[in-house]
Amino acid sequence: MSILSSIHGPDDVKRVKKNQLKQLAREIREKLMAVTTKNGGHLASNLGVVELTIALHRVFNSPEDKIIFDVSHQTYVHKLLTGRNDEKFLQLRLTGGYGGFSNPEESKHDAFIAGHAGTALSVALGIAYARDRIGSDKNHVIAVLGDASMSCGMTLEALNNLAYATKRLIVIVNDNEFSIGKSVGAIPLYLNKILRSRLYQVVTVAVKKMLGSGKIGKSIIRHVRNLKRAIKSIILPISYFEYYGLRYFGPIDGHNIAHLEEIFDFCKRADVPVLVHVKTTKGMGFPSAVGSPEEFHGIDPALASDGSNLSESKKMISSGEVFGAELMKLARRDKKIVAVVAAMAYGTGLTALRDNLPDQYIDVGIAEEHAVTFSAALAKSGMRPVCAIYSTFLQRAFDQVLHDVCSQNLPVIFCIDRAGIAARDGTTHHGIFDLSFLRLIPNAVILQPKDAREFVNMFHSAFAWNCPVFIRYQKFYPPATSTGALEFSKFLRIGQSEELVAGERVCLISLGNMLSLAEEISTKLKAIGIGAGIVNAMFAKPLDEEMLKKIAGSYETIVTLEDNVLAGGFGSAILEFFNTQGIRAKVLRIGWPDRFISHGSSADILRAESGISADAAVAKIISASS
Ligand SMILES: Cc1ncc(C[n+]2csc(CCOP(=O)(O)OP(=O)(O)O)c2C)c(N)n1
Repeated sequence: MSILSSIHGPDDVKRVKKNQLKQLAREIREKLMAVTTKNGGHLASNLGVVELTIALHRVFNSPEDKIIFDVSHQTYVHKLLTGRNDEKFLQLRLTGGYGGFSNPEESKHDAFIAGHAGTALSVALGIAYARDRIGSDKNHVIAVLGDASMSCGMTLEALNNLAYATKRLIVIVNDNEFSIGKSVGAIPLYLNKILRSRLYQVVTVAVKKMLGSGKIGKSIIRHVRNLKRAIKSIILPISYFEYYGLRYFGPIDGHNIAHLEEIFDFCKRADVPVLVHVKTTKGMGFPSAVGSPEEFHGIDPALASDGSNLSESKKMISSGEVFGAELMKLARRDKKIVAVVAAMAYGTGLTALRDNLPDQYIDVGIAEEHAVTFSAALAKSGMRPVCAIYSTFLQRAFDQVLHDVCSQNLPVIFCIDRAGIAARDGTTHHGIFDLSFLRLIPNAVILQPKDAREFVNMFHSAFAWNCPVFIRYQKFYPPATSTGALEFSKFLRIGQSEELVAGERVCLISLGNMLSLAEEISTKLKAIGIGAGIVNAMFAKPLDEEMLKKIAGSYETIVTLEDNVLAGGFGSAILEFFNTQGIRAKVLRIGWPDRFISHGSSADILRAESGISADAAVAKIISASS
């Protein structure tokens, strides 16, 4: 019988014999490979934390002890060890299966929700503070952060607050030297310096020897203490973390369970906040992932939700690739153009630009707030920044967009990838709020292309508009309907729309990717004798007011379609416009409802669950006209 299958919770992890731990780690890795290659997911990060997670559950007592994983994309191992090694794990990220991130609704071992980076330390501090006031002071709070998350603004804010908030907290920095790509900035560099130090190499060898001789125990702790002292005195005159009231221990080999257990056991007895610097290898156990951690950070599923081969999606056009290629073309012509990205070069399609035009590429790390204000200052100083951020992560930088960019009407072009539903990544990653939170900001110009060609025209035109521009788009564009290179072909006027089909009675106004749904609805309406009109809105702000007046005058029912929450979104904008103009029009809005949407196997499944389908729309239209 496999060891993993005998584990139904942390108590079972504690019962595993020491000489069986390697086997357990191997079985976990096999499971991770099997599930992520089928369903997609965060492979490399999880492969890297197998031993670390086993050690955590052997030493600490979850759920009384709270283990908070930053981002929580690396919690697959934690899920397997906390009673979730079952059918639902095989369905990880799919409809009916466990989610890919931590979620208290899923298990009592998930102490808090996560998906965005940099929250773990604030969460851990809050839990520790409450424990110290109203809880059991026996419980431990452990925050597990990646090296890249150490440089998030929120992490730094929490660090600054740490000494005042609690006396007892264990911060584990899982240092694999990678964010999605290579970690950037001064803090990862600082951690890196420690790892690269000669002293660390010497001590690591000594510790390994000791472990080999079976002499584990107090000697290791002594070594760590000596190492700490030596690091402080030789490499870094004063440890950075001690400024914040954190005792530094490390670096520790994150793949040596016995060693990790000893250190964690020691930390349990400390009555001060401690930081344990753990060195792991991203992708451990799978050579391809170790060799290319950026590519294997998050992998795409092999099969579509219906089991068909995903080669179908290969015909789709990657929006990142189109954006990256266009930006490169433009940047080669104009040295003032610079790409600003927050740790997402791969996902946003900027790796080629990073490699070919390094002087026009800035990765600020997982620091969206900084990326936006930094871009504002670049624009104010005469440069042409293009800020590439996923919709869900732009939520972080709302005030920076409002206060620093839009209040000064600065020409920053935001390319907002993964707008719309994110399907398998779930609640924390859906990009369905940006229209609502951007639309209320004066000066913002917001648009969404229906396809790759339209994106190219929008992107090129944006450089001439001289104001803040927000182009949102989903991960893939529909397959090209015409052949030939994607070239800038048409300069766009701010606020224009295009009437694609003239019709009668019902007008479907779609924004961006919702055009395909509009076409489906139109086909179904045609079958019952209604020849609906279709308008591609292009802009969510400003609206094409002339077009809207014309539509209101010539159709009985107007249907708006958006890949955004209905609250405050595109349809609401149209309602507001009619209201201020005193135009009476029957408007039906199709978009995401006022609740958080979970993960699901595909966008279509999630849409259907929320009534965003052609059938539901037709039923709504018919009932509104009767
Ligand atoms: C605010 C925010 N921006 C970007 C991301 C996308 N993201 C997910 S994991 C990750 C890298 C995390 O690196 P690290 O913390 O070092 O963990 P590792 O995966 O290397 O273990 C990034 C940038 C995110 N989750 N949250």
